[in-house]
Amino acid sequence: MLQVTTGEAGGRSCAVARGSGMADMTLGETGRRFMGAAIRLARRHEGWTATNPSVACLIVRDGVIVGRGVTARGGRPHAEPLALEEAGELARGATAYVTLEPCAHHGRTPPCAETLIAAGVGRVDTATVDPDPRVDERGHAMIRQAGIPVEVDVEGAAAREGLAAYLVHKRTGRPFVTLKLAVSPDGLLGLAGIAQASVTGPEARAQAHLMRARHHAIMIGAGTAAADDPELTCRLAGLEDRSPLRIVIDARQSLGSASRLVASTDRVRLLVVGPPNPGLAGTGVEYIACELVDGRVALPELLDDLGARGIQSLLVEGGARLAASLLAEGLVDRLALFAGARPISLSLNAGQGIASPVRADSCPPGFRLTGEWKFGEDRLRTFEPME
Ligand code: AOF
Ligand code: ZN
Repeated sequence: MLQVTTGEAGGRSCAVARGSGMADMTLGETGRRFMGAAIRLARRHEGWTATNPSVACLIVRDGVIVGRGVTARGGRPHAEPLALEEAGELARGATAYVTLEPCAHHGRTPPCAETLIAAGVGRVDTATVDPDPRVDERGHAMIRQAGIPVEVDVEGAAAREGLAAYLVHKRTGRPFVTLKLAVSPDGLLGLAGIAQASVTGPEARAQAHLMRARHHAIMIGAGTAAADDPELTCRLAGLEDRSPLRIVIDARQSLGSASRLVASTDRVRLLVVGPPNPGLAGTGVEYIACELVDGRVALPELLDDLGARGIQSLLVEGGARLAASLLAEGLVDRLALFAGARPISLSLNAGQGIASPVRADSCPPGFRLTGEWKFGEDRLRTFEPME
């Protein structure tokens, strides 16, 4: 028999578990389940909210979700007013689950803490404190001052994982860097001279496209641009408009005007790291100046510059040299290692193998395994640096 001391609506006991069909769960467990659902909802707009984090808010009354909101494209409106709008009068006395502390500042919209208070919610659970100096516990304090109970750190670790890019960017000024590598069992990233030799199957490739959609920007070196002629867009059905900003490191002005990257600048922005290339005049390519060390782009400074432009998450897709440099310089926050099922050197006899800096079945030194998935015949493992 379930014992509930605090109900969703100012003491209406037991309603939480009855309505949600989660008898035998404690209120704390129920709260964590709703927060888990909010964290999953927030993932939908990851990479789509510009300099804002993708936050989600659920308004729960009597165990039923009556309002849902996730930070809108471009970062506004925030999650809370959207969820409250959906809930309408049902928000009165309900619990708000928010994956990040509600904001306390007057930006382009009024503070979400005030909006929650005005809506008359009976309780607010949040997953983590917002380190933005304009917020930083002020949102929680405002809500508590209005006499509304607040619980912080509900599913905090899971929420911080989802907010990692925002939190890292706030702390370091640099984007969160995910290095994606697809490695064949024979340790190759591809075959020189054979554009886009397939290491993985369609399921893993679809997942890689989803990763693109969830990042603010995607980056490759000019060598990969020349060898693979990739478009670097998200081509999943329904998510075509989620393609991130594309960045090519091209210190030697080698990017060609006929490349797919340049040909698609009318649809998706392309930023070249390097000196402006007269051959690309009028194509819509944008440039960012870079510092050179021994003729190569200084990566820490580049990350600082990208961070200063508000880029919070960066997916690096190649090539081998850029990957090796990022790893050697300790600039990788997450390694996404796709391991293909079939050796590629056997399936094609032309071309020379491009060796991966990381073997498909190994954990790079200084990293720890954080996740493992299977996509068709292929496997994806993620690694993060040890603290
Ligand atoms: C919330 N709910 O959904 C989000 C929040 O420029 P502004 O006014 O939109 O403020 C941006 C800041 O708002 C951002 O740095 C972060 O502190 C917070 N994001 N807050 O209450 C939301 N996305
Ligand atoms: Zn807000």
